[in-house]
Amino acid sequence: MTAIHSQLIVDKNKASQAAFERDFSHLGEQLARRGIQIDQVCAQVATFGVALPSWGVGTGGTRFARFPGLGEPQHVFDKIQDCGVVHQLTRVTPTVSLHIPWDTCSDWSELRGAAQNAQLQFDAINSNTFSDQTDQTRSYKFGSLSHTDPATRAQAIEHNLACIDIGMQLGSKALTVWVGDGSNFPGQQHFRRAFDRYLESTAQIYQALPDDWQMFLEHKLCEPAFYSTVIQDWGSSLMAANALGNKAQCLVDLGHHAPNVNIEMIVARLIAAHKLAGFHFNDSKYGDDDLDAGSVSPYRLFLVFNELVAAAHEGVAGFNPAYMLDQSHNVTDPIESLMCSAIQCQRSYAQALLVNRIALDEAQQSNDALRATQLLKEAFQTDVDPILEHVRRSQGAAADPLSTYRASGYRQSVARSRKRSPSTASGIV
Ligand SMILES: [Mn+2]
Repeated sequence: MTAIHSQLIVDKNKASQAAFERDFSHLGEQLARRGIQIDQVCAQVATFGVALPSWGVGTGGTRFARFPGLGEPQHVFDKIQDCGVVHQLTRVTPTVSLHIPWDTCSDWSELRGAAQNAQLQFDAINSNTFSDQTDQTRSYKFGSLSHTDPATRAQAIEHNLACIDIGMQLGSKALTVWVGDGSNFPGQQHFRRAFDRYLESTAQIYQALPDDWQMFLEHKLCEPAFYSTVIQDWGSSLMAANALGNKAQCLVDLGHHAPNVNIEMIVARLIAAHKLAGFHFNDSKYGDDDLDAGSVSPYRLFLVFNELVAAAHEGVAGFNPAYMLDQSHNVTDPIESLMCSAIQCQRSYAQALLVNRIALDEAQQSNDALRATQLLKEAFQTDVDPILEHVRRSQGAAADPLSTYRASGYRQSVARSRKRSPSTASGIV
């Protein structure tokens, strides 16, 4: 069952078919002159997928305000329906990442069925011990997994175990743990002891992981703690992942670093350590801005994918990162933003596949800096749109997902059946 009328996709795709074929043929000729077979690139791009965050289909906000959009999802079933639209039109988002307890459900098998109907499966499940829920006994105001109080730590551990249990019912294979634990004042927290408490707690969660599960540790420089965070950076994350064991790996959220940090090099380091769990893709100008992937720095996103494609090309053992979006939409229709971000990740992947790795290796070996950097630019500056469109067309997706979505009237339709949500609460920050 699909939310967008399939005949609309067929009709719109047909209308632009002739122009597409000319563009695709021309790009094929250009790439052939560079020794690249376009069909091989298309086949690789067709394997690419990125998970949608369930929280991404709602309108986000800042800590100042939230301006709700029309027809926002009211519950997790609505979220799955919206995610299904993104996947139907792009065919690049086959999975959804849930967030507990933002996503509540009395029958998880029913949800799994709804996802299957929307041709979706479940990716990593996210726990939340960075905010207090109405029914919880102890507060996370001063931390969760690293809290000074053992009972609060136990409560946070218990929540993570509950997330694993839900994930098992949904077919997830990973638990993503991000904690807001940290401090706002110098001296407030004993850095080493807080880290030790975090390790002790996460070890108990790790023990409960099913054999075929992984634990993704997400680091973040600051916020909500603004002086120090317990898992501040990839170094702390790597220390924790190493201490826990093989099933624990480091997740890189692109917005969780200081401005100008060389994220692609962090990615390379984590690959070298066999500890790259995967990504939360988004973009930022200043901090954890959660802007659409590649909206500010598409070249940086390409450089990250360049490392990923290089690792796959070189056959790094065990290399299998999970790709997820993690962004907040304050001024756009979330479905539109998610489609554009997913395609932007797919585009960066396609561009990275075009890097001439033999020539790059030669340039690096001979210290030809200009040639090396031009090889990256050559790949990045190639308009791969016809490749992406070819993959979409061959998979029954929309040739132009955005215009097809707008023509479908989906948002107006759900706005009639879904209640308008309150604007008073702050959003996802
Ligand atoms: Mn994240």
